[in-house]
Amino acid sequence: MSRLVVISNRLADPRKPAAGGLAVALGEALNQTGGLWFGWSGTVVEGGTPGEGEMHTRSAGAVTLATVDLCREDHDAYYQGYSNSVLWPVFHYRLDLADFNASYIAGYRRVNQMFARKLLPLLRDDDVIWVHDYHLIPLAAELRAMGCCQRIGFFLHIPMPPPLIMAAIPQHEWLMRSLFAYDLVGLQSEADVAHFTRYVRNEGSAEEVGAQRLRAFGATVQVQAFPIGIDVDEFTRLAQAPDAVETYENIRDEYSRRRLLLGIDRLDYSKGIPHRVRAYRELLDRYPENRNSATMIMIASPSRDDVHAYSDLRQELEGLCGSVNGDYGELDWMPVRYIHRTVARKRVPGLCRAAAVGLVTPLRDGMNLVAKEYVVAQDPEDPGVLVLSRFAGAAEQLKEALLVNPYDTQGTADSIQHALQMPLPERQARHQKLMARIREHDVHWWRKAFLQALQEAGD
Ligand code: GDG
Repeated sequence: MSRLVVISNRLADPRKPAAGGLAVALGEALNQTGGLWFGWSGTVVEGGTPGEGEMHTRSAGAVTLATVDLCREDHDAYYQGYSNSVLWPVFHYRLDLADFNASYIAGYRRVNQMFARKLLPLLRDDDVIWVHDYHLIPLAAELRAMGCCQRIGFFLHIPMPPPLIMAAIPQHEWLMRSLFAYDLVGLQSEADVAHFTRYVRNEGSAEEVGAQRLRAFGATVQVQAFPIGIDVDEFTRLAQAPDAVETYENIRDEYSRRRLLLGIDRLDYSKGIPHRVRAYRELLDRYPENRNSATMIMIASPSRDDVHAYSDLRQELEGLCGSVNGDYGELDWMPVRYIHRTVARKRVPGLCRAAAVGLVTPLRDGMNLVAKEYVVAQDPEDPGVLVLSRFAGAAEQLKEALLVNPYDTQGTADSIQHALQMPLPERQARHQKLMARIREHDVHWWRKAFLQALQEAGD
């Protein structure tokens, strides 16, 4: 069996359960073959030389973890700049938040080149290489230019935007052409595949040369949707463990007179958190029976605090939550509990299970794993209802959720009310179907399907 090499911007120690489903799933695959995991160390070196970074290697079981430091200049241009201030906003359709500072692209290329240079001597002839996410789009092209002939696959965790939005990025053609250095490009949804295909047909005169294979820019690539899943068994075990049970019982006792609505997200503008607060406000306004009876818990874990758009979002959210609590709150009832901290992973399933409604309402999202975690955490005998944005990749699979348009405040409020009033048999029937689909397409299915397609790509 070939050795697996995983490359992602950040690494997690695959042996630690706190790392979450993706790290566990990748760790499992790496352990099977005795693999290598390569990426940024997370360390920023002040005053270092651009394009140079020290490499550190250590073992975690059968897996070698190799990480490279970044100097301040590289970090600011590659990570904060091009990755998180150009690619992240544009790929989430937020041209208004993009910062097309011309100096970022050089740092992005420099770091990808450095990663390729550092990685190359670590590679073996029969390795299979799996590159993850938007930080590393040109990595295969850099590796190929240095003579690398191994099979290389790429998975994009975030959405692929429609061609005209993509075209707002000054280097769009270079980025898309870079993807043709891979043997396989995996995307989250069929909508993403359609956007990719349309772009390369329009801009690269692509031809279809077989099932899911496109030829453009003088190369051929296979493009396919692999909707990422969660580790259902791991999450179920977590849900049954004492910490989750205790969290569930505490919350249930504390809110015994209330129906709970729950949102858990990284504090990110793609997640539609302010829109959700506005919909909740509308719910209290239009359906006054929920006053003094519904409580919305919003966990927004800190994320990328040093990017400007994120501090603006935090302020906006604090203002919105404050005004709902000020306008509707009572001495013994706070309508919104907003927590800007990370909750321990072992408590997440208990929180989900205690909530009658799970609110997952991103404005755009590659997949959204919280939607799947919420469903898996439910009691099948008395499950809560998932209210899910139609703009999350997960909406292509989770059709039995109540699908909403988060920009439509009134419609979202109506759907939340529908969720709160849904009779038990309907909740059970929807939950059962959702559960079956989430179980069938779990993270292990995703990993195996991707790696099998990569093995076969081009055969
Ligand atoms: C990207 C794409 C795609 C959240 N808050 C806390 C916490 N979380 C956990 C959730 C979930 C994970 O973080 C978030 O996953 P998402 O899928 O929702 O979102 P992104 O971080 O934006 O991930 C996304 C994903 O990649 C995978 O391909 O689905 O579309 O944007 O597991 O539970 N965990 C803990 N405390 C928190 O406060 N412990």
